[in-house]
Amino acid sequence: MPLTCRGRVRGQEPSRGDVDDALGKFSLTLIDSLDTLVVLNKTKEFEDAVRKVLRDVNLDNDVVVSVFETNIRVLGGLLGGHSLAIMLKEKGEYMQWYNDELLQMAKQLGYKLLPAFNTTSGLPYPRINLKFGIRKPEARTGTETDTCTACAGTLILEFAALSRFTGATIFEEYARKALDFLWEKRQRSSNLVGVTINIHTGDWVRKDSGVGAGIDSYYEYLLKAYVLLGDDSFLERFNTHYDAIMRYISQPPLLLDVHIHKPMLNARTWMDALLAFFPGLQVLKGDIRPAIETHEMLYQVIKKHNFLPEAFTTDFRVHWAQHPLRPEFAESTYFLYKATGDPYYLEVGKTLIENLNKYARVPCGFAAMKDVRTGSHEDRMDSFFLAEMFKYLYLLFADKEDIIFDIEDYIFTTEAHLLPLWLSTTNQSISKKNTTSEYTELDDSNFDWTCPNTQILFPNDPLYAQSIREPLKNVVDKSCPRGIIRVREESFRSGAKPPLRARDFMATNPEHLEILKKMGVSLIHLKDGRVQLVQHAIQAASSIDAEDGLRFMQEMIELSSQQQKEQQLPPRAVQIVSHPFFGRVVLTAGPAQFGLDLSKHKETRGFVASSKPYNGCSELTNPEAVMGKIALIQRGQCMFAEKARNIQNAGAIGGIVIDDNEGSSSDTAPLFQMAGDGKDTDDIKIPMLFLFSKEGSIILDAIREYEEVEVLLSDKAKDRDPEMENEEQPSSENDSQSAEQITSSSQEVDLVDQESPEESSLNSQPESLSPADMDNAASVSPSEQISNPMENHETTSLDGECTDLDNQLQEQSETEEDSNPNVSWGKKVQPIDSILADWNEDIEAFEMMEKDEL
Ligand code: DMJ
Repeated sequence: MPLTCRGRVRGQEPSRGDVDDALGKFSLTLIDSLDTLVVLNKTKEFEDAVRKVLRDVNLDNDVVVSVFETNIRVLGGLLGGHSLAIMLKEKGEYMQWYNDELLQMAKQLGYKLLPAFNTTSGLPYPRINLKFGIRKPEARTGTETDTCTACAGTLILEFAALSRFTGATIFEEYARKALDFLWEKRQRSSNLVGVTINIHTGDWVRKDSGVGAGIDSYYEYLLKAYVLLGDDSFLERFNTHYDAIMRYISQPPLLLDVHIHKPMLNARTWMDALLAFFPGLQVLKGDIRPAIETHEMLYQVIKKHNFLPEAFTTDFRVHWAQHPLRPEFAESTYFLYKATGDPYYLEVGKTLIENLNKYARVPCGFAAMKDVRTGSHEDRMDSFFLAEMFKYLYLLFADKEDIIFDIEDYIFTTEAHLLPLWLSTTNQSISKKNTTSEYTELDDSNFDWTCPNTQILFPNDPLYAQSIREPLKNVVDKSCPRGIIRVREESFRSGAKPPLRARDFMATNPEHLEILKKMGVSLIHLKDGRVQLVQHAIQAASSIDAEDGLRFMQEMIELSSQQQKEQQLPPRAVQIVSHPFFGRVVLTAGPAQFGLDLSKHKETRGFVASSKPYNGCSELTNPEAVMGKIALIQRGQCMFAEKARNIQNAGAIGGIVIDDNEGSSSDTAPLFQMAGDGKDTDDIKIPMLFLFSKEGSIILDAIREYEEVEVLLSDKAKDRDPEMENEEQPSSENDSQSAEQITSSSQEVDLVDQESPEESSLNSQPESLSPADMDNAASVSPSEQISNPMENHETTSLDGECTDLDNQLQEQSETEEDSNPNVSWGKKVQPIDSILADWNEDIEAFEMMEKDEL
C-alpha cells in the first residue's frame, strides 16, 4: 500500500472483493519478485529474499484464495526462484547453501491446490481454502459453478514444471486434463472459447470471446506449453484458435470481442487493457505485422492518457478510467523490440518509465492510478508490478552482458516467471494425448513466420516496422464515433414513437413500470445503487410491444448520452504539493455544481486550514486561520452551499468537504457531485471539492505531521516535475486570489436529481432515476450492447476528421450489418419470432457480461 506505506494483509483492510483473492497471507509480493531480483542483477538481495521466504512464509493459512492467482504468482514465483537459485548455485558463488527448499515449498503448495480439481470435468474450482481445501465445511468455498477460461487454462506451465522438477507426475496430468476439456468444449464452428464455463457441465456461461480479460493466458499457455514441453498437440490447438482469432476478433489495429456462436457479431464496443499482452504473444508466434499495428494503437491511447485505461472504446475514449500499473503493454514492447530491433520500441519504453516516475511514483513505491484522467492514485501496488513490469522494462534496455545468465534458455510464464527450457527433456512420463485426428489442416498463410529474429525476418529492411506503423500514426487522435450511432439513427427514421416516451419516464411511477414490463423492459438494480434498463424482447407481451420497447430503449440511450454530455461533471483532483509530497499524492475528489468551475479556470493552490466549527454550518469562529487558505470542512448537518458561503465569508479561497462517514473511500463508494441548495448559488465564487473520509484523512494526517500542507485543486493533477519540488509558496497569482477577485462561473446542473437535500449523485439512485441516470447499456440490439455500469465516460468529445481507416472500418461495419439479420429489424427482412429467438441468446450473453469484467 504505497500511499499509506504499509503491507496489505487480508482481513486487516476493508475487503475489495475478488481482487483480494490473490492475497493468502503468504508474502505474495516477496515471492512474486524473487526472480526479478536475479534479472536485475541483485543476487545478494535475492539470496536474502529466499531466506526470508523460507523463514517466514506459511502456506497453511485459513484463507480462501484464487487458484489461478496462487498458481501464476505464488507457485510460479517459487518455481522461478528455484530455477534461478539452482542456476546460481551451479555457477559456484551464490546460493551454495541452497538445497531445493523453494521447490519443496512449491510442491507443498501444489498439493494444496490439487483438491480444486476434484470435479467430473477436471476443470478446477476457482477458489480454494489453503488450510481446509474445498469440501470441508470450514473451507467456505466449493459451491461455485463457474470459472473463467483463463482461470482453468493457465496452469500447465507451472504444474508441468513442478512435475518435471520433482518427478511427481500428478500436477502435469491435472493441468493437461483441464486443457483437454477446454479444447473439447471449444465452439466447433468458430473454434473460439467463451469467457466463462460451468465447471461441472462444461456449458459456456458467457459466450463472448476475445483475447483479453478472462481468456488471455489460456491462449498464451497453449503456445508456451508447446515451447516448454515440445508437445505438438498444444501447437495445433493454438494454431486452430489463432486462425479463429485472426478471422473474427482481430480487426487491425483493434481486437474486438465477438460471440462464439456468431463470430461475425461484435459483442462489445470497447477493449480492455489486458489484451495488451497479445502483440507479445503474436511475436512469439511470429506474426509481426498485426502485433506492430495493435501495439501502435495501444501506444497512442497511452500517449493520450499517460497510461492505458482499464478499458477504452473503439473510438478510443476512456471506458474504465483506472490503471493498476498493468505490465502487459511493457511486455509486448519488449518482445517487439526483440523481434524487430527497432529503436522506436526503446523510445516507447522510455515514455513508459518517464510516466511511471512522473505520475505513479510515491514515497513508498508506485501507486496504481485510480483515474488516468485526473492522475489520482489508489493505495495499491499489485505484485505483478515488480514481477513483470520491472522485469520487462529492465530487459528492454539490458544488453546481453547486463544479465548474469542467458535469458534465451528460459520461457516466461504469464507472470513473467522464468522456467528453464531444459525441462522439456526431463521426466517426460506423461502420455501425450493424440489429437491429430481432431486437428484440421489450416490455411498456412498465418504461420509462415515462426521464431522471429531480426536476422531472419527483415535482414535488409530495418524500416519494416516503421512502414507498418506509419499509416496508423493518427488512428487515435482522428477517430470518429463508430457504427452504433448509425443503427440508432436508422431506427429513428421510421418515425414511430413508443407509447411511453423516454423523457417522460419515472422509475417511481407504477403505470410506467407496467408499460415497461409489457414492452419486455426490466429494471436491474446494480450493486452500487444505480439502475439499469435491459430489454428482453422475448418477454414482451407481443411483437408490437417488443418493437415499442426497442424504440423506447433507443430513445433512452439517446437521451441518456445527450444528458450525460450536458451535465456530468468529471471527478476532480486534490494534489498535495508541499514537502515531502511534492505532488506525488493525488486524491480523487467529487466536484460541486456551484462555485468556481475548475475545468474552466486555472487550478487553485493554497495551504489548508480546518474551519471552526468543523462542520462549517455557521459563521466561522477562526476566520484568521482560514483567510487566504483552503478550508477543510466536515460533511453533514447543513447544505454544502451553506458551508461554502460560511468559509467564503471568512476569506477562504477554496473548500474541501470531508466525508463524516468513517472509512468511506472513493475506492469503494461511487463519487458524487455536491448539489446546490435549490436557490441561486451565483454568489459562491470559490471552488469546492468533496473527499471521502479515507482520502480526507490523508490530508488530516499530513497536517498532524507537517503542520503546513499545501494543496492544488484542479480538474487534473499537475505533472509532478522537479519544479514542483522547488516551488515553495503559492504563486502570487493564487496568493492574491480572494473571494472578491474570482469571477464566477458557477455551473447550474439542474437535471441531476437530488438524492438528499445536500447532494446529488453522479450515478443514479433507484428512487431518483432520471433519463440521465441510465446507463447506455440498454441491450437493444446486439450491435448496441455497451453495458458499463461505471460512470467513467470521458467527457471530452473527439471530433477530429475521419481517417481513411475509420471510413474503412465504418464501411466494413456497414457491410457486416447488412449481411447480419440481427441488426436489420428496421428493414423488416426477417419474421419477428426468428429475430427474437436470435436475440434472446445474445441478450443472455450480454447480461452475463454485465456481471464482472476484469
Ligand atoms: C498478471 O498477473 C498476469 O499477467 C495475468 O496473466 C494477467 N494480468 C496480470 C497483470 O495485469
